[in-house]
Amino acid sequence: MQRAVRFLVLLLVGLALLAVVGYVVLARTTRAWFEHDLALRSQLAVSSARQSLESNWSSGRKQLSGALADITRDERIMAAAACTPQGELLAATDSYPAEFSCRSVLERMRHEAATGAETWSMSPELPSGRVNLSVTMLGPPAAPLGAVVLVHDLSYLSRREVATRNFLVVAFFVLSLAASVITLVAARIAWRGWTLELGRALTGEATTEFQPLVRNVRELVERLASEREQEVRGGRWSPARLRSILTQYLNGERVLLLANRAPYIHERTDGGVEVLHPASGLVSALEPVMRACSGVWVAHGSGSADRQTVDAHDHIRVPPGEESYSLRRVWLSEEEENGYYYGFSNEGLWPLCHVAHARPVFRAADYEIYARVNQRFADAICDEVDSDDPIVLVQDYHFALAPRMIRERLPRATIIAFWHIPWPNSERFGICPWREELISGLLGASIVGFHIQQHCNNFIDGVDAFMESRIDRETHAVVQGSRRTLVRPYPISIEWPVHWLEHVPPVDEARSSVRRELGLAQDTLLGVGIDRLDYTKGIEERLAAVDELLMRYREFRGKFTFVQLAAPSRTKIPRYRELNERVQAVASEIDRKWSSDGYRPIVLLREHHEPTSVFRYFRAADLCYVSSLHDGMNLVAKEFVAARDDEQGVLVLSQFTGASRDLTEALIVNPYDLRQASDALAAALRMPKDEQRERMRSMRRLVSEFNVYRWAGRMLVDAAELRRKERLTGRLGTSGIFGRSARA
Ligand code: ADQ
Repeated sequence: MQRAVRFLVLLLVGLALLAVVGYVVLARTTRAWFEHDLALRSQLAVSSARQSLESNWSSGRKQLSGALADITRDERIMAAAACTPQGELLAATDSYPAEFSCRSVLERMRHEAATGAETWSMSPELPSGRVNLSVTMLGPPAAPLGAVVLVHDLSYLSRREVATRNFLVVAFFVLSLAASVITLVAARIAWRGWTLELGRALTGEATTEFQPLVRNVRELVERLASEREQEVRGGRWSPARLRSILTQYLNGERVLLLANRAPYIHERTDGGVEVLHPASGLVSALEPVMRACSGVWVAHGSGSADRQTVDAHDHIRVPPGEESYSLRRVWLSEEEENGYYYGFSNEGLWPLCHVAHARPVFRAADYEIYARVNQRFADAICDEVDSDDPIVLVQDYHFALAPRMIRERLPRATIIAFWHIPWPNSERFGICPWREELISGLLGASIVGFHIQQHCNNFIDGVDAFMESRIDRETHAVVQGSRRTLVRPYPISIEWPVHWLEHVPPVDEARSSVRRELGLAQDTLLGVGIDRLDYTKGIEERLAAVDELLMRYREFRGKFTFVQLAAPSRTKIPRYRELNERVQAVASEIDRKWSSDGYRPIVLLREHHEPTSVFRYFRAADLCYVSSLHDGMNLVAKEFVAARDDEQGVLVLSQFTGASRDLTEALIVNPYDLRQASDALAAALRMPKDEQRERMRSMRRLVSEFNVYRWAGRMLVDAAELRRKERLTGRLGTSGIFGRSARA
């Protein structure tokens, strides 16, 4: 439209210039025509009266005046005069102007006669208006009788000029008006066509010819979105910043979170009811997000005292003492827990998604229970909503089917499904008998998130291989009918600063107290590993690397101890029980090989530790070794970095973790390569303090900026953008609130 206005202004200026130039050229041409016409008329008039004039020239004033009066019968000839060659007036008609004396006229005529001209004319201005004067010689040139002076009226010429000018001005306005109307109508038609096409493009129905433009529009929309992200990105992400995203972009909507594990588990103990914080990367990451956002966390109530601590609607306000959000517990029977959690989730999906050489077990009965339990949790989420377009965060492989189930009940919901573990390539994923159902379940979400791009690519390849859908590789989206699911990487992280650290002693104190408690000399070099006891974490390979270190680097024998905190996990599953035994056996074997006079190379603490205890170990250590065989992200690596506010300590990190993409200042190793891993452990123990500081400082800067608030914030900003687009294309309507009664 702006272009059309610009075009119109240029057109009008052009027309105006054309009119002015046209007027000047026309005026000059018509004047020249008229003057030529007058000269001819004069000659004709004098020629026809020549005989009578010449015969009466000397007969007296009266006769001569009569002949002159005959000439002025022509309507355009105002007056006439007869002059002697000496410049005396012989006779003149009554209206002859006094300004043109014979003397002045003949003086000029003499000058013209020298050029051989017989007639001569000029157009002087009189108070009464412009006139034309023409002089014609009579008699032979050698002895002229005199001259006849004719005065022509030019007022009609001025009148014609005014009329022409008026005509041109009117023509200019008419033409301008017509041009404006035509331009605006044309622009309007083009704009309408464009908007219709844009609408079709946004709803995914664009024609192929329109594709380049659609791409431009999409690029623009995306650029605006990323500019908006830039805008919100400025400064460090914090709980306050995350809250402002909710209020600014999502109208303060609260968040509904679905995760299997609850952040607070109440256990009955001899001393009464105790609150436990589970060893779970998902919980460590999401709990600070829920504190910041408020809302409801729906999870399995697995603690022995969970039922006695909830209200009549199975809710409890948490965190204890700092209540900021609700925890809704869902109860599962033992059969449900076995089929859904231990069976399909952890004997099927967990080994399927990790390259850790454990064979997945797929039982149809487990899958049926998995589907049923997903439905129960999806229903629990729908019970908690207070609008028909809530924001729901569905977490992890326990709930692959829930996004579609929620979508069926709440078509306008914004559902973000985040998959915390790797997504395998299609060949691997294809072995799952329910591969289509799982992918279809996830595609019920508005956004499917993974930690890294590679997992997104694997997922999209899986969709391509097993589903009927269109893949928009440019925007990383899967399109099914009119619905679009974005597939994006969101690398997860930890809170910054870590609130647990407020209750953890400083590094010096932690170093000495931990060594004291473990019965180690104060100058012992200490390595630490902290994990759930899971075969994907590479604990056996880690201990073997310590063995290799002591074997290849004598200097560390008797000096270096590795302490492994291993929280028992999924102990109902045989593979985990087996791992438990194997880790114990490997640790005992290394101890047997290298211990002497109270020196212990390995300290294995197979128990759950509360977060403050975990962070105390991080502070006490000289190095932390994360040796996962395959890990979506791995938060232990980031927690170690967060704990080291003294900027000391070295992180040795497996290249098969998502974290190795972020923490490039760590010593990155292949945990299967024991020689390389033991070299890295030795390098870490020998590393000068300055180098430790430099590496640690750089990693701390990264983790502090790329913290978990950023992770959640980026997803919410994308969700907000999606909601805005859906509202624009009419898929979400304008007001989503249907009242609190929905909750009852
Ligand atoms: P997890 O497999 O649970 O997470 P991780 O990310 O390392 O792995 O998180 C473990 C959490 O448990 C950490 O917060 C750690 O402090 C805690 N923890 C470990 N051992 C403990 C112990 N002995 N006692 C108490 N607490 C302990 C999954 C994926 C990861 C991904 C996260 C988050 O497998 O790849 O990083 O989700 O998305």
